[in-house]
Amino acid sequence: MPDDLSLLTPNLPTLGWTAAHDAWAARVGGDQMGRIARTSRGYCLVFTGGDAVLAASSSVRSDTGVAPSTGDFVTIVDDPEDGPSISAIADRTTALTRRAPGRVPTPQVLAANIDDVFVMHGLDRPLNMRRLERQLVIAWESGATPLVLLTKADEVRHHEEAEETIARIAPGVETLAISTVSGQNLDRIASRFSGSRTIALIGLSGIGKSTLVNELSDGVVQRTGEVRAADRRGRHTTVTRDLIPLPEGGIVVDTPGIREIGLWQARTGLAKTFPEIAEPAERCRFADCEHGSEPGCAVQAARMDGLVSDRRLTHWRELLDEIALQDSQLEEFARRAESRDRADVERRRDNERPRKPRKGKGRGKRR
Ligand SMILES: Nc1nc2c(ncn2[C@@H]2O[C@H](COP(=O)(O)OP(=O)(O)OP(=O)(O)O)[C@@H](O)[C@H]2O)c(=O)[nH]1
Ligand SMILES: [Mg+2]
Ligand SMILES: [Zn+2]
Repeated sequence: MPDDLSLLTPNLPTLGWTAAHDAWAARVGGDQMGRIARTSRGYCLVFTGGDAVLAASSSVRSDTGVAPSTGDFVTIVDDPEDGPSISAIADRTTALTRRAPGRVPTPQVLAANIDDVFVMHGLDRPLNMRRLERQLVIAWESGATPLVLLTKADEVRHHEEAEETIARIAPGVETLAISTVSGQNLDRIASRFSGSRTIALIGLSGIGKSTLVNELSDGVVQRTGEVRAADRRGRHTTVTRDLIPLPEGGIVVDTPGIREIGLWQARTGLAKTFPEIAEPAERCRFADCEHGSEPGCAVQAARMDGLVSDRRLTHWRELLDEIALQDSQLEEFARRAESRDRADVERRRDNERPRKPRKGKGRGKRR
């Protein structure tokens, strides 16, 4: 395997390009087509079947208004002066989306058209359930299927406890302990990849995402970095989101480690991550029940029956508040944009009307 993505030349069907994409590309037009392998600073590396193309991803030049992401199926136009740029993005089947860092609420798609999300945690550090729950919300919300991978199983003697904890908080989500050192369960991971099945890896820096990619691809494709001995923190080795076709079939998306991943409008993902709370919440007497001391609260009833833990209920509330706050921020921004537009129209109308002639001031100074 070449050590740089731009040297790979996977063919289009291997990348998941179908007859439906052909029909779409014929409809939208363009000089080339393909799947985005990497996005970085306004450019996308696109696998086209032949040589990979570096295309500008300016949303001004594309007619989509959507920022292209790793995993997108796209068309490219070649401009004789400006070079290639992304001209259209096919509708996504799934999208792993977070809230982009910053004050203004905007979504950022980490990976598009993925089938599974491997939510990865290192067994070399304590299991952080809040982080895991947050990642599961985002993974479920994407429309893909999450699976939890506990990495570095060779570093601990017992991982059953972590597995039991996850089974409790993530019912129905498959969990596997793996090790790239001992090879534990790598065959089971490899068997999930086939054809053009696309799987995204997410998790903290230093937990072994890129090491797993290298293991699956039979060679070094991704740079890896040692964790700091003192606190097990990773060094943020991977800095772009990379789509890597595997030699035995299947495609993996490696991502940079993210410490605190922000939710983006994730009510569906929240309900899927907290089914024991979301289901009774539908049955509360009042539609706007806050699940406190209201009469007829099915969530509190479930809690009394020992089906809902206080910790989970608190975290569910926090995540729900985060989503609700975002909703109101979005409304506020929309309102402000609307009044700005209205002011613009008024100013323009005003500018079109003639001004009365100026008099006095300055005229006498003319030479
Ligand atoms: N003991 C052990 N170490 C591992 C295993 N997998 C990865 N490592 C080590 O963990 C360190 C970090 O691995 P990376 O693959 O760079 O981690 P990453 O998740 O890609 O990190 P970022 O790119 O920074 O997000 C490296 O020193 C790896 O050798 C494993 O199964 N067992
Ligand atoms: Mg990495
Ligand atoms: Zn209630």
